[in-house]
Amino acid sequence: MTFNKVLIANRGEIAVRVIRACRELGLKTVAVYSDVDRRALHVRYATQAYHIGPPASADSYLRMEKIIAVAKKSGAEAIHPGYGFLAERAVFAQLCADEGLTFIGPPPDAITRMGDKGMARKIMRDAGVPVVPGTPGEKKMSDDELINAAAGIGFPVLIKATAGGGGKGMRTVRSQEEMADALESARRESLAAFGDDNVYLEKLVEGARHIEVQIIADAEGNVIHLGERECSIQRRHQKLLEESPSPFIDEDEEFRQKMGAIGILAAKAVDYVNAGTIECLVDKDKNFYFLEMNTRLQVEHPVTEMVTGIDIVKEQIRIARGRALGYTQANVKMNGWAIECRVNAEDPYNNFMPSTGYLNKHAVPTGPGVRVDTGVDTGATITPYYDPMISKVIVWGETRAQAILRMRRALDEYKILGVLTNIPFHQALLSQHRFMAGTFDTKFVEERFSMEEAEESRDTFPEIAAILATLAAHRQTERAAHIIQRNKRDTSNWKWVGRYERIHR
Ligand code: MV4
Repeated sequence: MTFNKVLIANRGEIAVRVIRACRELGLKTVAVYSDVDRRALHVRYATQAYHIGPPASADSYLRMEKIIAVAKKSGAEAIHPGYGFLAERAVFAQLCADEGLTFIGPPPDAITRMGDKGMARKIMRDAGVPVVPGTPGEKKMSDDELINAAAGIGFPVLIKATAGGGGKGMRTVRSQEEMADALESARRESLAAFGDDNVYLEKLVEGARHIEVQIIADAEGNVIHLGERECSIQRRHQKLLEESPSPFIDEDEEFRQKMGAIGILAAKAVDYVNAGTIECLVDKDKNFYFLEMNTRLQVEHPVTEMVTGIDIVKEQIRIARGRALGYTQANVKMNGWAIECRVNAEDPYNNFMPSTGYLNKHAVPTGPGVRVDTGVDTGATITPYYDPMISKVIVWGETRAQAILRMRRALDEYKILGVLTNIPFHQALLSQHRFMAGTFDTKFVEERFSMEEAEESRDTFPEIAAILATLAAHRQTERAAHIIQRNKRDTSNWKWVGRYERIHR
């Protein structure tokens, strides 16, 4: 089980992140790279690096046999898949095992069972994990059966692809008449994307938040949770900003432990080992439902690391080496607040169009409470071959208000020349009243946010934010959200100034 050299079957910031954990643990690392990544940061940080093919993922980072061959040739004894690419391919995890390589991730069987969303739904329901009312999911149902079932569930319903996940192959249906067409198009899309047209139904939960629970499990059956992450700020199923804790849960420790216990139950139901995430939908009455489990390290894992102080990648390695968890549930304490902004090469003023090109300058923010995870430096080229994420800016603050102020400061320091980025989006978002108040759901960015409107209020915001943070700091126990939430319909900044002045007269 033990190993001294790890191959990282990935690229970009996550490959760098994993290499850093390996280096701190004294492990040697092997990078793999495509033609366009020849001079990338992950290649330079690794002990060794091997070329694996042309830029297209299908010809490089997705080539299982090639990667296994490199592992053997280089003497790597373990493979970390990062996220994306091969991370959730059960056949790859199995192939590693067959070849005597340690896969730093969950067992193939857990990946398979959680990968089929219908099967996962059944396993969760049987284990007592709350799922949204709907059809069983594990059995194939004809269109007629589904149309009948929809009437029983009650509209609106959501058609979901069994092979789907992450929103692919989903259709909202608001009446009986729309069912047949929606079923046809959902099946067609799923067949094209996954080679499988099986679908199931769920009642549509509206106005909900997307909150996920981080869990880690060792091979001895110990499972703990590391609290939640709020992931409602997303656009077209791409998360843009994540935070921990969730402003919706915040000081409700009882609810946090309830969600955590359900996360642990879900993990145990599939004999999960390693790090994983249980995605939930939480409605305004704090009813929560299992959506799916991500059987991998996630992009947003750093916010959990910042508030718990636990290095999740090191824990993954420790677990893969067959050792018991380094922590018990009682050791896990959430301290302060962390926010992550995903910095993408895309134009927020033009429908988030991808922007590619040469990075003339990449000057990342530093200073107290700021962490930047990136896979590129000045002189790199942003290509259209991979996802457009340039970096993740993660900040920590004692309170949510301080984390927001720190993120604004960090983003102000950040200089990226050569490509357009979504930093203006984040800046605008961070000065929106609704965001400040923490009262947003998954529809917020797509339906209630505009760059123009947000930028208008930005001019007056910094002073107000500073006042709020000062107030929060003075009172120690106060969270900015509480202050802002005092009068929900009051959107005037000047009233807050007035209140501040009255207090200090
Ligand atoms: C839902 C839902 C509402 N009701 N299921 C989207 C991705 C996939 N993980 C499941 N998703 C949803 N499932 C029911 N029964 C709303 C979503 C959803 C969503 C979930 C998480 C984050 C962002 C989202 C954006 C739109 C819809």
